[in-house]
Amino acid sequence: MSDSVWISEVGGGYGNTIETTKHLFSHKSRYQQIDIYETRKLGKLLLLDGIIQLTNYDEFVYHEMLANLPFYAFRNGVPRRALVIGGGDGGVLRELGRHPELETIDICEIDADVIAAAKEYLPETACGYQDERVNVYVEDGSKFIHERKGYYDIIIVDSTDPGGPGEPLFNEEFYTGLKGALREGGIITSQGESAFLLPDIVARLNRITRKVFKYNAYATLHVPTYPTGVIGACMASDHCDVTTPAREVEPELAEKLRYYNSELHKACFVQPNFVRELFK
Ligand code: SPD
Repeated sequence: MSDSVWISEVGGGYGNTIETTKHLFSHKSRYQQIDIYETRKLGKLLLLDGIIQLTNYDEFVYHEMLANLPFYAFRNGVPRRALVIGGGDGGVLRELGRHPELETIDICEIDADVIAAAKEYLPETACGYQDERVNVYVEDGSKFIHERKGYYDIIIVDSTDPGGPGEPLFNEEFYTGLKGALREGGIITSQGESAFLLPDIVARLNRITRKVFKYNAYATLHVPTYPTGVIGACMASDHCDVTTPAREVEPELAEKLRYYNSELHKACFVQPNFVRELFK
């Protein structure tokens, strides 16, 4: 007899279902419902308010790309100061931590309970917190950025979907604040949703970043764990086109990365016609 339970993220007339074998953690925090499962094939699964955030199976795609697209697109020397907004599981921190050039890696996560749960149940991503350059701020990212004017080289917004605590991270005011928190040459990258699943949000993010910044671009990443199997990374800068890397990946690091490479950095911004239409 099977002891498996199929867990679904459903929405927009569509769903993604993953076979789980054990419910490891369930907790209602001040902000959201946090669930962690052991799955049959994909390692551990993290959901926030029923929305799939990651599985061990393919989280490397999302985390490597969110960290490395801005890191290698940066042209004003090398990035020294990075900020992650959201991303309490630690996966983006882990990838940023691979870069010795970074002097400061700040994270601003609104929900301390996500950080605690990740540290207990998701050591594969939460290992990112072990880096001594990491400073943790349990605050609202949309307010935090106003305290750090002209400070960061790269800012990565690893948000949940709009609707929950991530809602303030999807409006023009927030992106104007992000721009203010960048120093010369700065680049932002944010979780950009799927153009198949949430075309209106993708179009909105593109509209906002095009209005607020001089350069903007949308990358597609392949993450089978997410409904529709893809998710976007929305990038913007006032200083440079972000679609080509300024530097090659260092050979030692290139051996460790499983998704990001310089060719993919250029290719992931090429969009099919229906996405180009969304951006008109
Ligand atoms: N629609 C799902 C978006 C999830 C993005 N956040 C992922 C968190 C991984 N660090």
